[in-house]
Amino acid sequence: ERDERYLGVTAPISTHESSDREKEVTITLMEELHRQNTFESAEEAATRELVLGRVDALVKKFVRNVSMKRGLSEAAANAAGGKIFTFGSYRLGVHGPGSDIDTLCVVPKHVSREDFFEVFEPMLKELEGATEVAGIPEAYVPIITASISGIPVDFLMARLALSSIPDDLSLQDDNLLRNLDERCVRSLNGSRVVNEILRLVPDVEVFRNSLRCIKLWATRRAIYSNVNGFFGGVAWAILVARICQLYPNAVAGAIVSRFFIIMFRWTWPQPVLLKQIEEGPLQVKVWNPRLYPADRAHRMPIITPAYPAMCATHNVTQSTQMITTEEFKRASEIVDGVFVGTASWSELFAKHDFFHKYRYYLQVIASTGDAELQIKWAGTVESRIRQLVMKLEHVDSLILAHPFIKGFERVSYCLSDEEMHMVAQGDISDAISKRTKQDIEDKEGCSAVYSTTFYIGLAIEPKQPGLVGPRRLDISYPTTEFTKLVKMWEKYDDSTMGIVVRHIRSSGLPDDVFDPGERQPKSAQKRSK
Ligand code: 3AT
Ligand code: MN
Ligand code: MN
Repeated sequence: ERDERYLGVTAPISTHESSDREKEVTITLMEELHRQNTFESAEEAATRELVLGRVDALVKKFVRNVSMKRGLSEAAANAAGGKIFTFGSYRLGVHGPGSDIDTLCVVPKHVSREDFFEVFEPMLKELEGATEVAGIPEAYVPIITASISGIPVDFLMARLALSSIPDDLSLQDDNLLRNLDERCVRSLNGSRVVNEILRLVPDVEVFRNSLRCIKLWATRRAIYSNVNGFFGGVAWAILVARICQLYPNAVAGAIVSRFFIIMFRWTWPQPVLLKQIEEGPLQVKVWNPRLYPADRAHRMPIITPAYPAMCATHNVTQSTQMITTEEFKRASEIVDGVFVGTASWSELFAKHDFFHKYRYYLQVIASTGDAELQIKWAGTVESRIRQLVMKLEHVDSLILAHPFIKGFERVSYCLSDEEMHMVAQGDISDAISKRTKQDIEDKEGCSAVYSTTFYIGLAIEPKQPGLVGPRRLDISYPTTEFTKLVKMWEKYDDSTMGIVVRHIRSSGLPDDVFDPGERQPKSAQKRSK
């Protein structure tokens, strides 16, 4: 039974008001967050409001149209309602310029998922100012993406077992999930989780400012990516919310400081929870490490607060845990420096040094001859890289395998099969890289190759004293197993899709992984070896 005096699964650590110094560093933190351009302009904020109003009206019109088509009276069709909820960074209040608005369209039971794609999607295409409207009905969470007045908007839909959706409907009641299609339950989840997070923090403004800081830091340090085994947006939000619960009267600068120290010392796999895990009315799995071995394997469990409770950090591996922990340590030292006046907030947000950090890297190169196919193939390969990392973690003398959080895309214009083969292998000569689309136009036997290269940094144990010769690193087993695994994709086609894994020295990294001026000149590179 929860103590009503506080939010969370334990009492706060401290209920003190923040000190003057904590208030001072909060002011400089907010100045730095503005300088770093994490806030949108007042104009953009006003456009978002306008877009949301129009979208809400459109959803109501959609529900009315479908209701009439189903033979409802005009009065009943008007009463059928329909409502949009937002989730994601916009709902949390931590979105930046250019962020999308994640919306959930909630419709009554007589409006179907087919209607959403066959009626609502065309209505959206007709909407003034709407461009790039694209529906993906077959996705795990079916979605329509669009841009409205220049603002990207994602639309999910959930059909509730209700004959009308009133404007004051809340999604908090678990019983709303009864008898719903699984896709509707999944679509509702994001919104329900965000609502719970906001309900469970003592001061929403402090939470938002702290989360903005943590999101910027994690992005710059390249540890913000759920697919690659790091924490994603929901996990970072839950972590910050938990620290806010532990210090209910602290200002953002104090929360951020406690955040890094507490997370660095956290006794994983003890889970991070915002409230006790609840059972509910559905026959669905709730996170439970005592019951399920897969849940027991979670290394840094961060549990979502809406029923059914799930682990937001399922993808974390031994390597990504080590990397994230090391970043908590670095950050806590910088923030200590900020408090005593020997460091500035901007140092916290310094760019990662992934491409300077390791002597050896793996390149995972996915390639096709078609732009649209490339998106799917590269996405499939990326979603399996975690499996390669886990296999590498078992290799003798490898300390860790560090996946980078994004792939590097390239289009190469090739004059021959031989060149195409070279590109697929990652051998891109100067001649190929300089060639443009015009250079190969109307020439026979020429074609474009689309490639996406992912990187894994390899930390290798130092040579033991007394041992002669270099350490041998045998990664052939993990890489062979990995290529076999990605080729098991149901749409894999040997004749149109390429996958290559190869290891390179740091000196062999291509220029496109560096910002202009970031790379040391070749001569300096040699000296530092
Ligand atoms: P941005 O400010 O938009 O970059 P965000 O946290 O809002 O940050 P997203 O818009 O990508 O990030 O995602 C919002 C939520 O939507 C997070 C997750 O619950 C859900 N989501 C994101 N991508 C997918 C996906 N591919 N399938 C299902 N749900 C997704
Ligand atoms: Mn978003
Ligand atoms: Mn989105």
